[in-house]
Amino acid sequence: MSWSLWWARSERDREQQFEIRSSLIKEVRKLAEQKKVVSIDPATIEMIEKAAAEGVSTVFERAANMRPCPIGEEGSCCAHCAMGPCRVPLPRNKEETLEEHHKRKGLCGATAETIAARGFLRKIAAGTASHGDHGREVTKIFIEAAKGEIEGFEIKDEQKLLQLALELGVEIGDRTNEEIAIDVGELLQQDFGRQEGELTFIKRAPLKRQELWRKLDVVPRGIDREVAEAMHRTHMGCDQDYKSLLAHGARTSLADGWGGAMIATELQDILFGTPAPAASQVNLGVLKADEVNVVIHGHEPYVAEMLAVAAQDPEMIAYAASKGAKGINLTGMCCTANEILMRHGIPIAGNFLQQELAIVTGAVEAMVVDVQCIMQGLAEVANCYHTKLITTDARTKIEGAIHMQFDAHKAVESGKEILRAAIDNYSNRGENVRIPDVKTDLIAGFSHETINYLLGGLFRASYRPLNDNIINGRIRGVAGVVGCNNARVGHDDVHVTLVKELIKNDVLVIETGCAAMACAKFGLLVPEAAEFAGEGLRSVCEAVGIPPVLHMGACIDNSRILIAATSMVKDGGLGDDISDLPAVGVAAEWMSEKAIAIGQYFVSSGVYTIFGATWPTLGSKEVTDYLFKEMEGIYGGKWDFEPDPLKIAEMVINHIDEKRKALGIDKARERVLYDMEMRRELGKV
Ligand code: NFS
Ligand code: SF4
Repeated sequence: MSWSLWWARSERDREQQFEIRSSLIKEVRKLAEQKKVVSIDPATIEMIEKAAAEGVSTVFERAANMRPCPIGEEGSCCAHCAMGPCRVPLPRNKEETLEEHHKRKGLCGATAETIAARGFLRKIAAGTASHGDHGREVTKIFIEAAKGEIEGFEIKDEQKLLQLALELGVEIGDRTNEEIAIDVGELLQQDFGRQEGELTFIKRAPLKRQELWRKLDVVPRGIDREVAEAMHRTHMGCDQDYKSLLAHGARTSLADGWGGAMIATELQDILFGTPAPAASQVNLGVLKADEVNVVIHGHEPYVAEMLAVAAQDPEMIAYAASKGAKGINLTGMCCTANEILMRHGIPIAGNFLQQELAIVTGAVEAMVVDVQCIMQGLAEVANCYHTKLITTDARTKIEGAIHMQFDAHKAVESGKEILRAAIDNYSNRGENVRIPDVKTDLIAGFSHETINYLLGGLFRASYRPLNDNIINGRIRGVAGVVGCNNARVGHDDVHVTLVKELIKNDVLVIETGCAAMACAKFGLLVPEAAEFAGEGLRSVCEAVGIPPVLHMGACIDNSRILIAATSMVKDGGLGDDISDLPAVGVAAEWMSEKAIAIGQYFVSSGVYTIFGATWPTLGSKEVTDYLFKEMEGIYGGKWDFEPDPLKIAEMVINHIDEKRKALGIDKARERVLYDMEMRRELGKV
């Protein structure tokens, strides 16, 4: 059953369609609420049971006890002024016709279309603001570090700095790295507050894409400007044309993917090092019974970077020993985890839905958080154990937590102070400790540069071999499987089922965020996982020595996927725009507004993007049709929604096959044995 049957088509078959719609709602609910498994991860299940036995409330328990509001879920509620909240839900019973539904308006006259589109734009704005604020903070620290105003941070990737300087037209000459970095940082900093013109990295997109954006007038002017304008447009009584609202949604999202997120990734790489393949482990079993366990959770990497440095300091290790601990065990949670995993091989304790459960082990001395995806529930859980919940950023304070403001100007000292607080807490660890004996090996750190190098080799680094393997059919296509966990669906279940199905069908999977951790837990991020892949993909993985599922970083690093896709276009043979590539984006367990911003910048960049779990505009057929169908005619990419992972896999594969056909490489799959000859033929063209 598909989303398109959600609405009644005409008055005549209204009753029948109503049945279909109701049963789809039931199907989604069934998948979500009566999910056979709350989680497929044994460590998670063990800790949910421990929490329940100890009377500790977690997100899993709250999800079982509170249903989502059905009106809000479909995007049919508006609270943008004090005459509301107004509700314009789809018909809930057979007596009400769709026509009557169309007559339902907010007090100001706002239609279901306007209300759904305004809500959607606000989500994009919130996501873009989050990545933008992350990027702004990185840029500030980058400039201050280059000016020598803060200790502990230095330029780690000189080559990337010089490349970026060349790209931006910053003079290199015989200037120092620091002088160059100041100019690079200050130039990119202007993108946040720019009022007119175009964002710097827009020029990185394929030429055809840039022209399309200019023609559509969706090129972002400034990151903050687009977010502010989104808030203005969605204020009561402002933009009330859903197409106009969604066009600004496209522009705002591009200010994320090709703006805030891309700036953050580039400057983090220069400052902390561009990720290269690193071996590590994932899941709650990385916590240690006889060491001081510190879990660093959130998104911006500087606190984590400093803790990584401080944890190796002999003075700190000695201090831990003086308290009876065998060492300091630093582990990560959510995207901060991805950042320090990729750059230092620091193990991951878990993904989004495991944050409370890490504390439930009773073995965590401190959970140190920065910004984003940090559940308020942590404070209450921490209260039930000895764990200190430490907030470090003025933008994320939590009642009941200890606030230790991280001061970048005294970064090393700040890091040590936080660590000392954790070590001091070691002696308070109670008897009630249980660390699940579950952890899995993984390889992470496949940055765009690494893929370039691994597939192309040192002397001819390029995407040519990837393109060739797609053209000859060994690799059917590429799927970016990204995003969160969502307590309304089986934890990790949707990601893992989907990804296994994709690699079995020769789809190379690139992952970021909590999705990457889900698949890592099930052993898909090691080269040996090639055995789960189809014959073609397996042969490529074995030849190059890579896993069939590549960990590309944190969610902010979805911008790396844009760069990788652009490189594939530029290398030739797969069309002249991102929308020509046999590639799809999926966020099957999404929950965060950042995911919507990311999804929209994928779509606006020409990518077919499928979300699972739930969809926030189903209350309006027009808006949803626009996103799911019409957008393709405008941007070359479109949205789709499907909660069932096997059906998502089918949709991904069908789309890839359609793109292959359009490129004229669909026959290549059958002719895989003749690929040398085919290559020669291709060479003649
Ligand atoms: Ni992305 Fe990463 Fe995870 Fe979702 Fe949250 S941690 S930024 S938003 S939940 S993937
Ligand atoms: Fe209701 Fe309109 Fe106010 Fe929204 S803006 S709450 S629809 S009156």
